[in-house]
Amino acid sequence: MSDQDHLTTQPSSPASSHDPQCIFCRIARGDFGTVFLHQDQDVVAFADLHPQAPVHVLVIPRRHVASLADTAPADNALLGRLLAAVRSVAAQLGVAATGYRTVLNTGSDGGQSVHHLHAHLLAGRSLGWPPG
Ligand code: DGP
Repeated sequence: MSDQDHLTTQPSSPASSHDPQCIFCRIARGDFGTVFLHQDQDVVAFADLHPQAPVHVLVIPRRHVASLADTAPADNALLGRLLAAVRSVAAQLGVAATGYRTVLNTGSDGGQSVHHLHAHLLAGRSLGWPPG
């Protein structure tokens, strides 16, 4: 088996992966009693602590994955579930028709500050482009 074969068959982290130093791992575990706008077997969604728009929700995998760049092909289904949860939360919050932005900041140039994969769902105002 080549290195590439390994990547195609193994997810980036085991389903039970949890980093006790990671704030988002702890939120996903319910350590702080965070209100989840969506939760299923794989992902949870909750309000961003520093909202940048009237609607600002974070959708994260329950298991620890540091960033999009750290995912493997075997994580593609998880990435699909992450986006499906964004779609579901947008509909639930009534912004699907008016529109929203989904952002995955990745790495230092991408502006990622929390190193646990997360999608931002931003809505409720007209969002400028290009981003800063
Ligand atoms: P990013 O820059 O893409 O890594 O975004 C991280 C986001 O996470 C940022 O918008 C603020 C938010 N955030 C950081 N710590 C917490 C927290 O403890 N609770 C919540 N709800 N959001 C947090």
